[in-house]
Amino acid sequence: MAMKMDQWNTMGCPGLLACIIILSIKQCCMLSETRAPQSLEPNHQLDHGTLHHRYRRGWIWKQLFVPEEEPNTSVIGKLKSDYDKGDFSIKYILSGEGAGEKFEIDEFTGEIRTLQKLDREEKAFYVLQAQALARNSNEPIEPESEFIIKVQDINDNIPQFQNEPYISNIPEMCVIGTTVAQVTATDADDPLFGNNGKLIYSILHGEPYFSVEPKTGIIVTSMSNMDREAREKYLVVVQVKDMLGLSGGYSSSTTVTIHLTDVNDNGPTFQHSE
Ligand SMILES: [Ca+2]
Ligand SMILES: [Ca+2]
Ligand SMILES: [Ca+2]
Ligand SMILES: [Ca+2]
Repeated sequence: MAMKMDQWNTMGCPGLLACIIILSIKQCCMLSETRAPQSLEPNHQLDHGTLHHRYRRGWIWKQLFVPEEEPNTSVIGKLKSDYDKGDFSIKYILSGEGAGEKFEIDEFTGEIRTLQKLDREEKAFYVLQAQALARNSNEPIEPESEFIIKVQDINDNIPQFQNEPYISNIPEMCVIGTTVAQVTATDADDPLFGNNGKLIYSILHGEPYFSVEPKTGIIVTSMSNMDREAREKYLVVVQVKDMLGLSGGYSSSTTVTIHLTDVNDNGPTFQHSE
C-alpha cells in the first residue's frame, strides 16, 4: 500500500484516475496469482523439514466410501487435524477430482459431503487433496495431504450378450461334449468385489441335446446320435444371470441357432425293379 502511495505522488493529476484503476486491477491479479503458491510452498517445506514426522500424524480420517447412485447428498466422513480444538480456528480446503462439483468440505468442521449422485461405472474413485490452514493467517497447520473417496458398487447393470446373433454348424452324429459355440455376456458392475458383475450361464431351452458350462458360456452337445436326417436345426436359449445366479439379480437371454451338417452316414441302397 505504501508503494502505491509513493507512485501516486510522482504522478500528475490527469492520469490519476486511470492509474488507480490499473493499479487496482494489477493488485487484484497479483493476489489471485500468488495465493495458491503461498499455501503450497510452506507445505512443501514442511514435507522436507524437521517438522515432517510431527505433522505426518496430524491428519485424522477414516477411509471414505460413498454408495453409487445415491440421489440424496450426504455427509460421508470427516477430515480433521489433531490440532483442531473445535474452536473453528482451522479452515479446511478441498481440491482435486470432483472438489466443489461432486464433493465439498465444511471449512469449519472438516465434514465431507456429496453434492450429487455418483456412478461407479463412470468413475470408481476420486483422488482429492486437503489443506488445513490457520483461519487468521492462512498459514498451513498441516501439510497438504492426498486422500481417496471410493464409490461403492450397487447392482444397477443388466448383463448383456455380446456378438449376437449366435449361429453354429456341427456335424451330425458327433460325440457328446463336442463344442458347439461360446456365448459371452458382459456386466458393467464391479467384476472384482461382490457378485454384482459375476455371471452364470444356464440353458432355458435346448436340453437334453445341449448343455452350457456355467462360468464360460461354452455350449457342448450332451447327446450322441443326433441325426441330421431326422432333425436338422436346433434353437437353444441360453440365460445369463448376474449375482452368480442367486435370486434378486438381473438376467438376459439369447438364442443360439445350431445346424447339423451332413456326414456320409447313409449307405447307398439299390432299388430292384423286376
Ligand atoms: Ca451405476
Ligand atoms: Ca449386474
Ligand atoms: Ca454398479
Ligand atoms: Ca447324413
